[in-house]
Amino acid sequence: MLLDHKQVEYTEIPVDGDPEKRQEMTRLSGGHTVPQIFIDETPIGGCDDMFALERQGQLDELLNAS
Ligand SMILES: N[C@@H](CCC(=O)N[C@@H](CS)C(=O)NCC(=O)O)C(=O)O
Repeated sequence: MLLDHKQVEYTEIPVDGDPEKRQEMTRLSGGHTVPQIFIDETPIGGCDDMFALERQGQLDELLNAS
């Protein structure tokens, strides 16, 4: 909802029921929970982490740099 509100385009890659994709997600992000969010190819963590960046005023900067 936050990304929709910001009118940011994003792609959701489902990993449920797909062990290979899930393993790749963990390898690339270091995280085990879903979602794992990437801005371009940089992992920023999960939903809580993204909202923390928003509260700290850093999310727009990261999105605008992408
Ligand atoms: N702090 C994480 C929590 C994410 C979380 O708990 N995700 C659940 C699903 S909603 C999860 O990954 N459960 C384990 C699993 O699906 O294998 C975040 O904000 O993204």
